[in-house]
Amino acid sequence: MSDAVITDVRGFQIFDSRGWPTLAVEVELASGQVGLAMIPAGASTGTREARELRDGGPHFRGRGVTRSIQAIKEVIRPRVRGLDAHQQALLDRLLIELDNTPDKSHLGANTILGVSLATARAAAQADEVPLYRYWAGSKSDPLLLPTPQFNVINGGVHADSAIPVQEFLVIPGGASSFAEAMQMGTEIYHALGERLKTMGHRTAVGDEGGYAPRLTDIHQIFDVLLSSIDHAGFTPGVDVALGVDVAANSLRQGSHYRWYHDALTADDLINQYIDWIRQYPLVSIEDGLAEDDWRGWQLMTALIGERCQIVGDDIFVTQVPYVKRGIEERCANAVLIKLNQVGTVLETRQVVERATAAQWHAVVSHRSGETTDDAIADFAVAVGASQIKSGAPARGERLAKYNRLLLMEAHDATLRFAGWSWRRGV
Ligand code: 2PG
Ligand code: MG
Repeated sequence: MSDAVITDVRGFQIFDSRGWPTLAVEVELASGQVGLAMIPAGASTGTREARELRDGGPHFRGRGVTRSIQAIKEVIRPRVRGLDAHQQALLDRLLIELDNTPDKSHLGANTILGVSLATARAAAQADEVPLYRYWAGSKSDPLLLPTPQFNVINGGVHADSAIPVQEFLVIPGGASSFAEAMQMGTEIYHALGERLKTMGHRTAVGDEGGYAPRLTDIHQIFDVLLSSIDHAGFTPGVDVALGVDVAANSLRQGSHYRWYHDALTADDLINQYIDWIRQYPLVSIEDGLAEDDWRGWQLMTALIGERCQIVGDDIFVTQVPYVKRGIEERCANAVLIKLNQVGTVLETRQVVERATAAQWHAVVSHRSGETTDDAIADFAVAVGASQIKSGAPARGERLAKYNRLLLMEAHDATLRFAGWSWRRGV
């Protein structure tokens, strides 16, 4: 028996950064090596995302994962034992087949992803290579470290700050290394905290580590971001640009969008984004419109897609059919990548391939409920994503990914930080 043959698969209930149960999976090989995966969970989810399996019932508000653990033991373990851990595509197809639903609701995307990811980790260990090397395989192009998108102000459903925009992102695309990007991100984060304090605002943070001040005026938020960048010694629009994740699904009310006390149309929102782009070095807008507003996305891309990265998260939910439609109908120019929106490593890679073949940018992302699992850092490097979004440069579960990238850069001289050349006015 080869050393990389899977001999055991087991699930455990652990807890995520919000204190809700989540799943950990271990895949053991004949060699005795064990691959571990810990699964994150979103709060502002797209309706077409693959489904998690949760227990229901009185405990943990129904969010326990013992059904996943049982499914691993009874359905998955007997079928995957004996497979070689390197056979990722075969394994993922088998998991999809065992689930046999379009949204992975039978076994759960959390269950399936746990097994899929833990297997990849085990295989990398068997090869004695870092996970990103294993995933990159024989790729001949040099591997690149992604530019981070730091979420420094949290709003929407991630904080009780009354800010309608879910995330204000600082993007140090002008850095010359990942370490320098981290330095810029942390210095700006601390400068921002000090400024908020001086202005008399609270410096409590939201789910992703960004501040959650009770600042309701969007212009004031952009202004405090710019002055913090300046205060930290960097030039907005040159060293550092800004991004937002509007998460507009959560603003949707019937055919309109609720914006403070107003009901706006897609056209109104787009006009507002045009204003922001004119006034601020805003280079990336994620989920500027809701997941079902394909016409609006098309218009938004036509009007600002030349000047701004238009990122689809809830609209594409990391699934090929939606990304394909988005490419054909020119509804965006970038895709957010979350492994648990689709549930397997294989399918996630297919989405990145499809997007990059169309010259779209890929932004690999954490979820708002996270663990210290850092596999997305390896994934971003292996698939050549230009950016990674893992929250603020604060809080352990967010830093786990950024720190992983720092260590990769320190240990592997062949990795290059390309920076992000998306400049204002391009
Ligand atoms: C998002 C994510 C991550 P959630 O909307 O991009 O920031 O949030 O995990 O809650 O979907
Ligand atoms: Mg989003």
